[in-house]
Amino acid sequence: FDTEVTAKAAESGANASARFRERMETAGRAGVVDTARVDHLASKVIKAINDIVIEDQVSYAEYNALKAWLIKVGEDGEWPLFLDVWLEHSVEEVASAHREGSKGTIEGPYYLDGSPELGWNGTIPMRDDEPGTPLLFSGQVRAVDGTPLTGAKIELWHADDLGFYSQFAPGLPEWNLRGTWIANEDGRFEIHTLRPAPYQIPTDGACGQLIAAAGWHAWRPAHLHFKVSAPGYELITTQLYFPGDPHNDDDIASAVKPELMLDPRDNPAGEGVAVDYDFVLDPE
Ligand code: MBD
Ligand code: FE
Repeated sequence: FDTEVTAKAAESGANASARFRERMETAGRAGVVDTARVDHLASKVIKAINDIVIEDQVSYAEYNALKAWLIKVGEDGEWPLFLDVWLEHSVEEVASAHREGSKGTIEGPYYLDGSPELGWNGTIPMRDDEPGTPLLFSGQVRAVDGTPLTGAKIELWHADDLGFYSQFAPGLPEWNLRGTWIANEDGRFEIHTLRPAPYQIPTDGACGQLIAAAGWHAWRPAHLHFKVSAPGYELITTQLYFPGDPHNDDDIASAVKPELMLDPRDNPAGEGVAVDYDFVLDPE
């Protein structure tokens, strides 16, 4: 795995920025916010920062350090990473407060649509020598009223054992550890993948520089990312976690919730671990 070990933050950052730009282009006017709202929000953000400068007596040295760092965030393509790690959790909280079905959490910077379809019970694309413990992840997709959602789409993406996402870090097969399952006539699915490893956000770019300068850590607990959807229902974007991970309580991205904890057990029918988890969708 020589190539991916040498992956640079700026490379993943540039890819994440480019993918985001493409998605916003296909979304058309979805990214446009009206003038009154921009006036309201931008004025509040600017005032909040000015208040901090006065309250905390910010110096020119600190102001210039901030300026240099903001320039570097852009150069490294790390705006998607910065925003998804330190801001998206609040946006997600606002967006999903009304939901009665399964809890969601942030998407993060590394989702791609169009991953390979693997039926209701296929194996995720991986290399012949892909390191990791086999994980059988099975469950059902239902509506809040209990109706099984036949044909629901379950998209999964996760990092490899070294913490790299395909199409963002170099040297990985295109759809490595990314797949789409379609729930069967009972709304059920069976996903064959690997148990993910704890994950560090890139440390050699601007976000890593901030983390080091502030004396923080760069870890996220091991996680599986999902999008679950069915026509007529609200799409759920979520992540699921494993008990006992040292970073469940101090995720750098603040994206862990108690409802998102899995309960894996030794797989009685084969190698590795098995876990059940159901997704419950709200009607649109
Ligand atoms: C990730 O893999 C991730 O899930 C988040 C939220 C931020 C950075 C990297
Ligand atoms: Fe992730």
